[in-house]
Amino acid sequence: MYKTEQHQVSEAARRNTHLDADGYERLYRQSIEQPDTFWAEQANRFVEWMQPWSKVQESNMARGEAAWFIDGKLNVSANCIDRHLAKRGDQTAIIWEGDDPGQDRRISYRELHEQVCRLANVLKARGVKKGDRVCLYMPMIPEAAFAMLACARIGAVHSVVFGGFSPDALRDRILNADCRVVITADEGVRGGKNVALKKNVEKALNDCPDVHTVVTVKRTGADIAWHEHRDVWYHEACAAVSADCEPEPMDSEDPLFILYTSGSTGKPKGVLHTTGGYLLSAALTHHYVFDYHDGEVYWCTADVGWVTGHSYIVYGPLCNGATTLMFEGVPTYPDASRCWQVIDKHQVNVFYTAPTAIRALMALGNEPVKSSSRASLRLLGSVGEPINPEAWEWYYHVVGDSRCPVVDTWWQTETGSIMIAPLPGATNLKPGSATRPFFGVEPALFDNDGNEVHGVGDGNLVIKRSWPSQIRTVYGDHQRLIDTYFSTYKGVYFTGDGARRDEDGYYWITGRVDDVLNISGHRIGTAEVESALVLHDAVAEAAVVGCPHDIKGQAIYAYVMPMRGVTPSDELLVELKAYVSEQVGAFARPDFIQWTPGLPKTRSGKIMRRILRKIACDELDTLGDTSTLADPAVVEELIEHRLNRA
Ligand code: 6R9
Repeated sequence: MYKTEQHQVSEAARRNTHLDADGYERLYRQSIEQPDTFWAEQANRFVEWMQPWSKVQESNMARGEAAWFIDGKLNVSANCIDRHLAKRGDQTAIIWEGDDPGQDRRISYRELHEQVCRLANVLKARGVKKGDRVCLYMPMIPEAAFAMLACARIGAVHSVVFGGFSPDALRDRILNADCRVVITADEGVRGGKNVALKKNVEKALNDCPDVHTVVTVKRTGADIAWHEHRDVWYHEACAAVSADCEPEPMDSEDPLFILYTSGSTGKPKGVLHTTGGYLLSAALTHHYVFDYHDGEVYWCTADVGWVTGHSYIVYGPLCNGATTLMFEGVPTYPDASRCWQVIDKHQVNVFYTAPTAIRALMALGNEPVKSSSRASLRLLGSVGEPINPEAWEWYYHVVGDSRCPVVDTWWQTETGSIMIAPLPGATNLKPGSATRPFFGVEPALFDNDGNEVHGVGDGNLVIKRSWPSQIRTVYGDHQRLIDTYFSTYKGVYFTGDGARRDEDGYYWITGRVDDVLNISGHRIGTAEVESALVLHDAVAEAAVVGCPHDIKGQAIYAYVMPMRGVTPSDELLVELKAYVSEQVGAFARPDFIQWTPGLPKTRSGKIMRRILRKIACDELDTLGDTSTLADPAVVEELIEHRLNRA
């Protein structure tokens, strides 16, 4: 089922890369055999410290505890800005490409410094102190990066909430982290449409009495509600303060940010990352995995609302003094050639995107790609979900003209930085495989009985030793961290993903083994969609599973049991889908909703998700044993009315 044909490291790719195959082996071995020496060297090379650390690391994987560069002091914004000023003050730090192809902006490191200092002073003037949480609900504009760095500068902890989330989801996140300040924009602009961000903030804040300040960037000039004492315009406030702000010396283990992510149960978890280890891992991986060289233009298409935007639009590239491109729009607006036009326009060297985007563009044919030159491209990256070999080959041959290595990077919000990926020039590629572990990463496979799988085989993917950008806690609930990640297998971190290891020690990620769906690279827990559905008056019970989707990777399939007295109708279906969008966000809208008089349950009352998944995937011949069901007739009924048929 897996292609074993390898793409040898081409001569062109090998030339000038930071490492060759021997270099990777040597550094990887050192990172495992002499970790303290390895990490001390890297930490001194990639990060500037205000005070040296006394100990490289201390961890206890059974309790989910990790501390890196103990007693070290540093400031992330100083590392991403100030230390570059002498050498590259005039170099472009951020290229902003607007949704409208006629709009762009270049921000030099010197301007970045001024913008970040000003906003940091605004936050201070509004009473924000070290350790306080600040919520960012922003479109893809440079001010989003300024805001993250301004928080880091004064030691405030940012919690970025993706602009596609609903007011309710925003409210939950503001309350969970007890944010008192929100930074937003009047509207966002995506694909020619405006997104009412400030309006959503207004709705969310109805239930957040402790928020005393909302800073709003004027992006479109739309009419918005205004509260005299609470609301300030970004541009007015920044103009009124000093352009200098000393960076706060932070302990290596002080929190840098919280980012909410979906799990298999309950509400989203606030993944907490700290300062020193996170920054080092983001910078180190950006340097080696993208083989970044000084002066290159690097473009990651993620949204800053996801971890990929944190580590690979903002922190990793800026820590390395790179030029990072930030794109406000979508790959298909104004047409399907947009990404390639942007690559030519800004002479992009490294392009990092998600398989869902690659598949969507692939479906539109080669013509839009071939209308561009893409001669500046040197490297292609993939992240967010498994990339199917067909999409990989298209990316490599059509987009990259069979000349640019494809780095398939496996990692998670919780890991903070890339964990498994090829290094250009060092690793032979296999389409569909994330290949080998990054430095210091010790992956392993465990079977369902808790035994380690050695050599070639399948299993649940775990990480055996601490790494610098490891999740430190689930905000406000450390027990949940232990239960979710460190209890399935004793003493190791459980990723929630399944994987296969082949004869070359390459990893092939097969997808989540828990109840987390991956829709267009966005994580969403089945439990979240279910809770949204049952909140609706017409719904008695709901069960949600994933099924394969050509473009999105997975689609959402919901089985819904109506309340007694409710007559199922097409109008109600439309209403339910819209209801989920409102509750969670548009990306969580179910693709299929099947009415059912009941759900298949075991005699002890547990929903048989395995069977629901098979029916949703139209895999009826492998339905398995249904004899333990309380009412086997339900299954017949579900099969008869199933919606996703081949
Ligand atoms: C960075 C990011 C994490 C989940 C992860 C896995 C899936 C990410 C992948 C991949 C196969 C890859 N995933 N990268 N699966 N190959 N290269 O996406 O973080 O949003 O937390 O999602 O995404 O299932 O567990 P996050």
